[in-house]
Amino acid sequence: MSSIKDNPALQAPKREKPLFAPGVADGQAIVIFVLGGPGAGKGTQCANLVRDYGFRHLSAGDLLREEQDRPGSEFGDMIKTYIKEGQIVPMEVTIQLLENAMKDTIDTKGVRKFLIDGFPRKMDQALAFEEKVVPSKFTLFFDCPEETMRERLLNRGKTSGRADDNEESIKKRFRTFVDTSMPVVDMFEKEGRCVKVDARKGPEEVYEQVRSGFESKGVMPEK
Ligand code: UP5
Ligand code: MG
Repeated sequence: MSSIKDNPALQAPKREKPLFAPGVADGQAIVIFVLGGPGAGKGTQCANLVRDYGFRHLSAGDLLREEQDRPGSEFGDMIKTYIKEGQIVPMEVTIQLLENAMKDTIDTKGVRKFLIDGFPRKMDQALAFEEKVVPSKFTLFFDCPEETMRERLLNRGKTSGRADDNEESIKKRFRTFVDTSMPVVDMFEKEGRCVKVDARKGPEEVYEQVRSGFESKGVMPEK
């Protein structure tokens, strides 16, 4: 892991305060974290929120998979191994990818509202991101039993081509979620910064709960 920490491209910049303040003016950004177990429906519901609320959706997993496949990436092999094993890629890589994608969206589209999906899934990531990039507005959490998630993932695995949609990887992803990611959700919940949704129902019913959760936090649709 020292090769990552020593990599100059990934040296955490020394910042007295976060890169952005919360808001939509210059120098500001709004971030809502979207968490939930593997297959809980994070990506599915983010698509609804992009359509109706004007957010930009940044999936940490998608960004890592893109980096993995980018010709010449020095992190490709490492990312591949972590994803297959259901482990969390060292946060320096993921935070840099997220920060780059946020800056790029602001520069090219002028959009400053972000759903950050599948991140932070480890305590160090949560603390570092809020300290260095921007404090989140709240976390949207999809609560779903493992059996339901397992069925959804195996079903998706028939066509997804994802290297981690198989029985063995799914088991490892569940373990990592319980051991490593749930403490992050619990922390946000204790701080009163979590909107929890029952993700067992169909996509439309889940989205209804998402909308009312957003309303409870004062976030309204654009249409
Ligand atoms: N589906 C969705 N909602 C449904 C519903 N309500 N009823 C019935 N079916 C529903 O949905 C999964 C499937 O279920 C789809 O077929 C969908 O149609 C159906 P989806 O919306 O894709 O679920 P999602 O929660 O997004 O599942 P995903 O598999 O993407 O979650 P993961 O958290 O496992 O994956 P992610 O891409 O975020 O991470 C992958 C790996 O990257 C991690 O395991 C880790 O190794 C690595 N990673 C890091 O190292 N660091 C990070 O910060 C992030 C990721
Ligand atoms: Mg996803």
